[in-house]
Amino acid sequence: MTLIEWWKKAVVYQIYPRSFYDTNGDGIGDLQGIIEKLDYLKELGIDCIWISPVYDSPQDDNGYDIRDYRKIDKMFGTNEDMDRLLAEAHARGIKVVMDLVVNHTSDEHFWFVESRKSKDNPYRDFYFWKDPKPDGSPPNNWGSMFSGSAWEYDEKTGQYYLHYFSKKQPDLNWENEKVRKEVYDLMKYWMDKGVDGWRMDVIGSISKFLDFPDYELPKGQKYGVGKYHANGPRLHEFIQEMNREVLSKYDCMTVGEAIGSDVEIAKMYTGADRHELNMIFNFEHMDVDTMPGSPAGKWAFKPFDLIELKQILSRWQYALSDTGWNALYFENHDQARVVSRWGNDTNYRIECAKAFATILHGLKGTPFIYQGEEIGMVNAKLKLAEYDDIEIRNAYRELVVENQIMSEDEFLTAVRKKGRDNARTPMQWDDTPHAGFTTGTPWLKVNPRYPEINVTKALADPNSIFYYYQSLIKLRHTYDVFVDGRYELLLPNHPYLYVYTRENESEKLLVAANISEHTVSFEKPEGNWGLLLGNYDDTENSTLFRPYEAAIYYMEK
Ligand code: TEU
Ligand code: CA
Repeated sequence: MTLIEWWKKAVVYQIYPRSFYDTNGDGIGDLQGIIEKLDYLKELGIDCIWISPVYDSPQDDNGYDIRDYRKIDKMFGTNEDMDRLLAEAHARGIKVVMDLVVNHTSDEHFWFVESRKSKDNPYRDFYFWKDPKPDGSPPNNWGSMFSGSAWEYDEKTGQYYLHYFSKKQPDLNWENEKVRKEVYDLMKYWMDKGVDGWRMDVIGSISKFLDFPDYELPKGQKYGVGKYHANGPRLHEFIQEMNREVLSKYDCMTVGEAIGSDVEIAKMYTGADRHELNMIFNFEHMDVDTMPGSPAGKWAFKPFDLIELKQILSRWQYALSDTGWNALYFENHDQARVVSRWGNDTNYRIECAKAFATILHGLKGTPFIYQGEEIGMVNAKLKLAEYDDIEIRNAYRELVVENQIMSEDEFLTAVRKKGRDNARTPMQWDDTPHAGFTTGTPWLKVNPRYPEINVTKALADPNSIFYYYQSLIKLRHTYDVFVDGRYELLLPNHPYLYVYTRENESEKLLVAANISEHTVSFEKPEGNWGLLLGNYDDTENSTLFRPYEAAIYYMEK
């Protein structure tokens, strides 16, 4: 038996702190709030939490714009609170992964404050500065992920600086050795305190194409976001250096957010012999409902297609079956709620949430649960003015106001389907005002469906989504085949059923889910299957799968 690393057996729970639990009534979740809910997470059974950024920040992009990497933002608490959170989590056997946001800093970070002062400032080269084109326009036609140009002109020195995200998030220059050294030092600072690993924000973008080539754009389009925004020439060299300098010295878990990665790139990041990262978040399956090539970007959606989802997930399962490792997710703080986005959040909400969970947690890889997913939280149908997210606000300005690419109604429909704030409304703890999230006024409106969907209700109902997740996690901890079993897709062309097997030397799993409102016939393949888990009471011998019915069967070989 080879030793299996802990993160291969783990289930991770993502916390978006500002929306998790508020303990001082200011309407914003805090570290003390996480501490108070650790027993809840222990009950769920997860092994590890990943907390989105809690460092000192002007909060232009909810903390993904960091002013001081070594300081906890006072809105979340103090550094001592973080020490306590680590101790309390560890005392319960829960590991803690932090967010590493080092593709960019805040424009209020000391390095950038210095950098913009003069062309010969010692920190000038911590960022990318370029002269305007002769007509004064930006150095090239790269766009920001949050609309407009990726370049911002700075009067003081007459040059532009690069920002892939908001103009308050200037990109760091990883070519500069001093930048890399600073990053490694701040990583060590937190790991020496006991942090168990990192989720690495847009890590795929840290190496830039230094010739800054223009995109070829369709007529009328000013800026492009695409292949030049990720996978630069020195990416893997930088990550290997980080591994050598820092990661290899700790027993830690790493997951990189890797936009623009396909399975071949994933093997480079995660192949054990490459000494880079444990796993990456890829976006291929999340783009299954995006119309490619539209000027409206992610807001141009197409209907969900299960066959396509199966193809994509299977491609990743097969490609990383002998080398590398998958990170499994349907939701996070950037994605809408899966039941609303791809399923049914009204009459089959509970069955549907369990069906998607079955598919994800049966796969090979490390599953991630995003806060609220375990109680089947749904998209927030807010009014346009109630959305807070910078991505939504900027896209509205660009697509609706300035360029009339979408009407206001079309945009609102798209936001209610795919906007990031759908996942960021406060966690629904109970049916008291503001869902028990805060005694004050929440920073973002609570989803109006909280009286029906909340933790207290879930904990009181043995058939709740919560206990279904608890069972899925228990199964993964009990049967090795969930961790190491080889994946095989059955019925690839079935439009409603997602069926696959997992198999190791001694055990076999059959995972089946009906992702539709139709009742469809389903014959198990030959074998002495026993039911491990199902989302209807009487799934055992059924040859019909009812709407969103899902089950996991097991046999010893
Ligand atoms: O996200 C990276 C990213 O590219 C996102 O903009 C993503 O494409 C978008 O959210 C999809 O709608 C990371 C963080 O997860 C995100 O919250 C940050 O805003 C972003 O980096 C900048 O740090
Ligand atoms: Ca608070």
